[in-house]
Order: sequence, then structure tokens, then C-alpha cells
Amino acid sequence: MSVVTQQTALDAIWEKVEAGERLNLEDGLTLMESDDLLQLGELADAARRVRGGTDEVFFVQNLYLNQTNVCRVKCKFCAFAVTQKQADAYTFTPEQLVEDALAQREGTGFTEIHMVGGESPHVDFGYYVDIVSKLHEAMPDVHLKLFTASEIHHMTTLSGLTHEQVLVELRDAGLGSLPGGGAEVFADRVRRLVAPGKEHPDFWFHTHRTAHGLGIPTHCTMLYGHVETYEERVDHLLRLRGLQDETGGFLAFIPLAFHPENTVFERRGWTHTAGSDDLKMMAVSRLLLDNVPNVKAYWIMMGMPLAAVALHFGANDVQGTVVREEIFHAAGATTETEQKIEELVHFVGEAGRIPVQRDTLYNELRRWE
Ligand code: V47
Repeated sequence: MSVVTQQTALDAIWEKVEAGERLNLEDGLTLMESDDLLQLGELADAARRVRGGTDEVFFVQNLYLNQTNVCRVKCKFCAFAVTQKQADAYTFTPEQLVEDALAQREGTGFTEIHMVGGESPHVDFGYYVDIVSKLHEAMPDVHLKLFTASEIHHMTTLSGLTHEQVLVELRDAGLGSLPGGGAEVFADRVRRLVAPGKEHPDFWFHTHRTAHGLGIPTHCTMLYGHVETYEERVDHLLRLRGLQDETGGFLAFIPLAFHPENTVFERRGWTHTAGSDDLKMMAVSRLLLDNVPNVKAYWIMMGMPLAAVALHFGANDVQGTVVREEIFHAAGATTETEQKIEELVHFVGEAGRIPVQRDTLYNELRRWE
């Protein structure tokens, strides 16, 4: 596209954004193909404000746990999963997880536990229910955001129960919400290349739709920066927007940049996504997902300095003060695994925004004006 044509196309998108009109697939592609990064940022920030966004930037104090790294699926992007026979394989008991969480709580005062793990064939559904109920009994005031849609699907195969039955049992044991992992990129072509052993994306949608119907809010994600095309990225975002139109159950979208270290892609010479691509992804996500209230700049993945820039590209959340992260660090992330509240507050403030500590459901707990 020539510079003039590109500018005209972006101007037309500006007009739609200002008029509160919905962007379509073609608009999404125009945005993805644009190299006018600053204008993309301006557009995304304008879209956020037109839709009621303020200067507030949210974060949550959360503890990351992984119940097991044993996984039956061999996703090519993953550096975390191992087989039961490998020396570094672990599967924690519910009691060990509770003990660990209680010990961490003394020093951090987290309000949320975020836990995802491998799809271990060596546990049963009762294991998952026990984890939820024991954590809930030990810390009834802590919100439990546990298990990706892939893990929920795995539980249906372990138990023979339906997705709804699994979710009801987990909810009744104390589950509060679901994280957004397992989405990867929905396009069949991409799925076949990067996660051939994973269930069809229809199950991801079925799980989230069912969760929303049961009053369980969820997150949504996209793992970008590997084999997917711009069109497949846009298609992914529009499919998420479609489900949100139906249910309104997504609290936030998190674009996850592919980290290649210790994966098959590293052996093929792949490197990290460019910061410019991360910012573009952020902006286009905000522009297309007009019905998802929060878009997160996940500092664990992009580093806090770039996450602060992303606040001017449509993001309004920086995830949280995370204690101990493993999935992205296994794949080469070098960010600190525990970012102190003061540092988050500092970065958000330096970006000209108001830091607000929230709970999982975006209720305000504390603000720094
Ligand atoms: O499904 C795995 C991704 C997900 C890599 O809901 C990778 O707030 C990049 O669910 N490079 C699991 N990404 C983690 C997850 C999550 C993470 C952050 C926030 C939230 C939320 C949920 O992590 C997987 C996959 O998409 N992932 N390996 C990698 N090498």
C-alpha cells in the first residue's frame, strides 16, 4: 500500500472510531499492515477514551502457582511441559500448594491466585477439585483464577463429565474465574503447525461460553509472533469479539508474545517479537475488541518499560505484582518475577496515568493520585 493510500485508509478508520462505529476484518488488516506506529497508538488510545476509558491503569496483587509441569500435549511453542519420566517433572499435592500459598501470603498479601499447569494424565478430576476446595478453605477471601480452557477440557476426558458439570463442580468448590490460556491462535492452519496435539479451538469457545453462562468470568488471550499471518490474528480477535457480544463474560484480553527459548522454534533460529510488533498488537487488539473492557500489557512478557509505553497503545492494565512465574521464564523471559508495587506505581505514574490496585473483578482497592 502506498503511503497516501495507507493514510487515507487510516483516516477512514479514525472517522469510524470517533463515530463509535465497529471496525471490520478489512479495517483490522489495514491496521496490522500499517507501519505508522504512532498513529496506531493514537487511534487505540482515542478508541479507549471514546468507549469510556479514563487515565486509570489497573493492577492486581497475585500469586502464580503451577500445580504440575507434566503434560500429555507437545505444543511446539512450549518450554514448560515435561513428561513424567523427566528429572525435573513435578506434581504438587493440594496440601503442598496450600502450604506454599500460605507461606507466600505472609510476605505479599495477594488477593488472587493465578494457577495453570500441564495436562497430566497421571491425576484424576478429584485432584483438581481438591486443589480448589483446599485453597478456598485455607484462604476464603482470595480469588481463585485457575485452569485454562485446555485444562478444563482435559478434566472432561479424565472424568467423563461434560464441560458444564466440570465447571459447576469447580465453581461450587470455590473457583472464581478462568485465565485465558489455551487459545493460542484459533485458525486451524496455525493450530496444526504449533499445537497439533491440542483439542480443536471450538472447545475453547465452548468452555468459555459455558463458564460465562454459569456466572464464571474469564480472560481471553492470543499467543502471537510465530507462524500466524496478520489475517489470522484479526480473525482470532473477531472471533473473541463475537463471543463477547453473546455473553459479555470476558473481563480482559491479554496478547501473549511468543518466547522461543528452549522450544523447537529456537532451534530454527527464531527470536523474540519486536517491540514494535508488541505495540501494534496492543493497539489493534484495543481497536477491534470494542466490547472487552480491559486490555493488559503483560509486563512479565514485555518488560515494564515497554508495558508502560503500551499504556499509550490501548492498554489499561499491567497485570500484577506476580510472585514467581514459570511458563514464560522457561521460554526465556528475563523480567523480574516479582515486581514490587512501588515499581509498578512508579512506571504507571511516569507514563502519566493513575495507578489503581484492583481485585480480580476490577473493584478498586487502592489508588495513587
Ligand atoms: O496457553 C506458553 C502461553 C498460556 C509460551 O488470563 C506461551 O490473565 C509465549 O493462561 N511464549 C498459559 N506464550 C498461560 C496463561 C496466561 C498467561 C498470562 C495471563 C493470563 C490471564 C493467562 O501461555 C498458554 C500459551 O498461550 N504460552 N508458552 C511461550 N513460549
